[in-house]
Amino acid sequence: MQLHYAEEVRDALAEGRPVVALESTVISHGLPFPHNAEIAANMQSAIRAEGAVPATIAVLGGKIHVGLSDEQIHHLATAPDIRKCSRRDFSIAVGLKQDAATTVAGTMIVAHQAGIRVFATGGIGGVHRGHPFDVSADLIELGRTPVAVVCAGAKSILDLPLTLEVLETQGVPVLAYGADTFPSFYTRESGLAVDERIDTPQQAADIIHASLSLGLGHGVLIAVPVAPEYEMHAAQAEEAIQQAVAEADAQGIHGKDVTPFILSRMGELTDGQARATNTALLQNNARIGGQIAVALSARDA
Ligand code: PSU
Ligand code: MN
Repeated sequence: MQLHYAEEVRDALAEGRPVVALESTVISHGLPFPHNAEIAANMQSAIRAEGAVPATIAVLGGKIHVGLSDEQIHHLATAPDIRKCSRRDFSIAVGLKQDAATTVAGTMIVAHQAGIRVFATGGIGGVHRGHPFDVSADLIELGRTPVAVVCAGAKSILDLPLTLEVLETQGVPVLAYGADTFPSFYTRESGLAVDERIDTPQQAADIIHASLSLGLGHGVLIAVPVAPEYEMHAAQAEEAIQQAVAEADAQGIHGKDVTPFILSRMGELTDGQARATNTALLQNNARIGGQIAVALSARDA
């Protein structure tokens, strides 16, 4: 896979300094402009503040980029025709020289090729409620690509018990960071068990290091609950989710359009509260991803 590196990212990787990958679907399909461009910049700053280098990943004109300029991020944040890129989409986007924003699955593939071991985002895809065969490519990628993904769990727009079952089948260790249960994105708890609770970046680094030395080839999922002051009321979140899911079904939205549709309806139905929660957890995950990447690099030294 031929990659085009931002200079800062290339230097950091060559010198063994910590790097954190960031996805671009959250910019193109996850949040409206200008929130998407702002949060992309804030996530990069949060990673730098921890002493790591951010590497946002996307396909531009068919070239796979690791580390983007502000102009490139602005383009992804505003252009109407960006392809959403998971594993199956790379050949099309590269072959036809398209612009494409990488999902969790797509970002993991590129991060691994680049030698980046830690990736921070908001939520992973999962198994859709009422559609047990709509299984996000993110879950399969976590089973086959050795990158640690720091997220706030999965949105309860998904079927969380089934999502965790698929992760188990795929052989993915699921860790809750500073919590006892799997977080459900808008709220801190789902009541669902994880494989282990961890409380420090060092513990995360120890597990990532072990998984890489064991060579089992799978990723690691590190789920960080949103800070209590930004958590949504569970009943408010649930009501909006049920309405958004019902509308998606009624309008015949399917495939890769389901998640962007529901995300945007959640913002509208909750008067922006869902967006405020989303913004807070994205920045927090970038910060913790930075800390984990620093701990992992220190372990190499
Ligand atoms: N969940 C979010 N925000 C997002 C996504 C998921 O809270 O932006 C995006 C991520 O890029 C994720 C993708 O990888 O949606 C999953 O899409 P699908 O369900 O089509 O696999
Ligand atoms: Mn899907």
